[in-house]
Amino acid sequence: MSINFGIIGLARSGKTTIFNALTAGKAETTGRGGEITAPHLGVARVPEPRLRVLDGILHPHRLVPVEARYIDIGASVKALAQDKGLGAQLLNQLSTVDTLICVVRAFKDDSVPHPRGSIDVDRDIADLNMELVFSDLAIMERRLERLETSLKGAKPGERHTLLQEQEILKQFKTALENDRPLRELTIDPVAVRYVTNYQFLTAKPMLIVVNIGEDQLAEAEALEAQLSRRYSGNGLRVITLCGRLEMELAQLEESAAQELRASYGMKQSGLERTIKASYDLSSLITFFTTASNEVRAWAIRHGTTAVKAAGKIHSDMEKGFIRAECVSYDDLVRCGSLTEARKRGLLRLEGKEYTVQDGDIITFLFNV
Ligand SMILES: Nc1nc2c(ncn2[C@@H]2O[C@H](COP(=O)(O)OP(=O)(O)O)[C@@H](O)[C@H]2O)c(=O)[nH]1
Ligand SMILES: [Mg+2]
Repeated sequence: MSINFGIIGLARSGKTTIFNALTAGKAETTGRGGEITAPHLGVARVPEPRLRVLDGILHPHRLVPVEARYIDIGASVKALAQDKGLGAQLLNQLSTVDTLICVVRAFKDDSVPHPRGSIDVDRDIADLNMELVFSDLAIMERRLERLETSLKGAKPGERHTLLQEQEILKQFKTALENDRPLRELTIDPVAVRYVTNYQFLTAKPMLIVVNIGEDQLAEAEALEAQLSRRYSGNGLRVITLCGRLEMELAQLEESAAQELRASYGMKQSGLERTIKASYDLSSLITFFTTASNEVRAWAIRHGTTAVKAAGKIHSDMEKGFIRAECVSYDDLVRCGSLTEARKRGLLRLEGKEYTVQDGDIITFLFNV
């Protein structure tokens, strides 16, 4: 399975640099400044150290991590929203991602001009928010216009749902007009459908990545703590990342990268830190399956039931769900094998409503 990320930010904030850091990519980082061109696409494996341990216990032919897919949209969201051609297509593509990564520049470098002439993290975050709001409002207004037309010709039976949608979209519109992203609203279950249908950008979880310079590494943690007080909450997190250094590290052999990272006092890679933050942001947990000689990692939301987790793998598994055979990661590691876990009664049979726990190793039994 894959988790999809869209990288956005102002011109020359370091979007492509961070894209390269996360995907070990080599895309050109010229930061030319916002014309609408083809985006960069890249993939990374979601780091999951438990897969290695499971390899030693279950000896599969293959380990399959979750994939993180990244799209680096070069142009501003506002430019995309105003464009009818490629811009509109890119905006569509962006609207399908699971999480937005907003790159905000904090590094100082006179040879790289900032589009607004100065470094100001809070101003840039506000600017990006405005762009997302702008784009969502445009979608909202078009939909509301079409609703008006549909209502004129609607049969009595259709009026109710159309009016309901109109009412909900008008509420959303009011929030956006007050610069409030939709992710901040408490949205009732009836309205959730419309958020999902239209894939509003301000409704998506957002990770702000503040791109710092090497000279700011010493203060990175303090800066992150300080920013977190202002930018955290429902679907919002902030981390600091030294984009250019991370990009260089991503090109090295793992052992050399680790050594260098340690010399800077950094414990985790940029990829590990952004993935961890995005898992927190969307309350994601990991479960594992073992079938066809593969051990696979899957990401699901905390609180997902066994039957819904099965549906992540295949809709047939959800429809024909019978039982989940389940062992916790810690129990399996303690037992050293599935046979031993079974002998000790630690291989549980769980029903549809079982809440999957982080680290569960699950075999789904189902009818087709
Ligand atoms: N000094 C410094 N320059 C950086 C850093 N991150 C990015 N840059 C430079 O800023 C310019 C724009 O970066 P790029 O990733 O292309 O920005 P984008 O327009 O947002 O994709 C490039 O010349 C990068 O080398 C950094 O941490 N420090
Ligand atoms: Mg770029």
